[in-house]
Amino acid sequence: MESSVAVTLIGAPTDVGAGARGASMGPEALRVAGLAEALRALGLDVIDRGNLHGPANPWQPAHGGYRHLPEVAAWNRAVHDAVRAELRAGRVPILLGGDHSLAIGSIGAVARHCREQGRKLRVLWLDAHADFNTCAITPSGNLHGMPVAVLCGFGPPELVELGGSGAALRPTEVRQIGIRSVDAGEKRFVHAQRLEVYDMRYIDEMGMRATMEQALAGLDEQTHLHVSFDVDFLDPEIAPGVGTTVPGGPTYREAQLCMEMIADTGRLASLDIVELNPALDERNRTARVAVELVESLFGKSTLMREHQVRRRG
Ligand code: Z70
Ligand code: MN
Ligand code: MN
Ligand code: MN
Repeated sequence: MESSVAVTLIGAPTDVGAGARGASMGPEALRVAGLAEALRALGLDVIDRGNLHGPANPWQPAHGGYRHLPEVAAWNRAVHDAVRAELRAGRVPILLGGDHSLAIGSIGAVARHCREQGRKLRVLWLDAHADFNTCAITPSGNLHGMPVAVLCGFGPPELVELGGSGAALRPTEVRQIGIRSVDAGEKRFVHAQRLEVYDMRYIDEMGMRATMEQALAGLDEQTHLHVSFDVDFLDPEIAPGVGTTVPGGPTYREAQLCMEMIADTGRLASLDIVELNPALDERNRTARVAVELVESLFGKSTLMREHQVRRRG
């Protein structure tokens, strides 16, 4: 008998990297929305390790271009070690954020694991934002606007070197999907580093199916696929409970197709669910939408494969 997929939920209840308070309540909102139960219903082996601990949010202005850098570093060290332990145990870590700066620790651990195992890495960054700012170009100093840059080696040493020496990622390992809010300096830097971006213009013109075929092209059995799911990826009509709503995001059906096509690859090996802000939500509906999408990401589909109409070439 095939052994079931083993996943581990890791809560990181903090908003130290964000510009609004409230993402610290994200892990509990996802639990209340039934994340563990939904994944168990799909036949997965689910462990919830509860929440990590870290410093409180001091709510201070930026210093030297960064807001709360020591606190962000402390939380990310905890996330890095927890994610690394699950990967070593052969489990799929699911980071429950928390703000998106936590992807520095999460993907830092994933990248290190892949280098050690000689595996390829593909990161899908589902987000309204490129999160590619540096201290020189950030309009806010908020570190949740910088994780992709940090992971590519552009940032303070206490974050860049968190998972070992050198940059965790090469820009060629990343695909950004759903992008529709990029700052002026950030845009130039995204171009300079040749990030592969499937923005909303691309999705509108090509459709979600062609977009995902492109973003997932070239995966093989050696590829570790990491999905970093910023809930503000979704259109605010279906996901109002985020710190920064940006209009014009994927609809419910587009987002479902995106998740289903990722599931079809069979390569998903780690996941972040970040930026859910229950303080701004309506009766936990954004958390429930996130759970429904994550069910699809782990292979729930309407009908069994053999009952679906065969896809046309
Ligand atoms: C802006 C900045 C941001 C949310 C990322 C916004 C960043 N580019 N906001 N995720 N919710 O301040 O860097
Ligand atoms: Mn592994
Ligand atoms: Mn983000
Ligand atoms: Mn975002």
